[in-house]
Amino acid sequence: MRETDTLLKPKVRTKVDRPRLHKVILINDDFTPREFVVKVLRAEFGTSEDQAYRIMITAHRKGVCVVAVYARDIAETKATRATDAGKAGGYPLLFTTEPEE
Ligand code: TYC
Repeated sequence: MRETDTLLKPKVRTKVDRPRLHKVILINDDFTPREFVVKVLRAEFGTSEDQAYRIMITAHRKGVCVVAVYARDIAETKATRATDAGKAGGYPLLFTTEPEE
């Protein structure tokens, strides 16, 4: 047996898993103005004024709110850009991502 041979028998898998979608999650804080959160949601996630307000107020009341779901790299890029928009305004606005079950 050669050094590169493996003792582990590979599992036979006929089906492949679809890559999981990732949630972008808005986190509440005590400093970012409500209107600013709404503006960032509209700019980065293309939501209507109404939908942006609902998302913002849900995060405000419950602590977090799912904004949308995307493929992983898109979710991460959008979360980073939205968080950076907060930073640029001097606010601690935070968006995170997590895989869907
Ligand atoms: N809690 C903020 C305020 O009262 C508003 C806010 C809402 C901030 C949602 C962040 O994710 C957030 N000004």
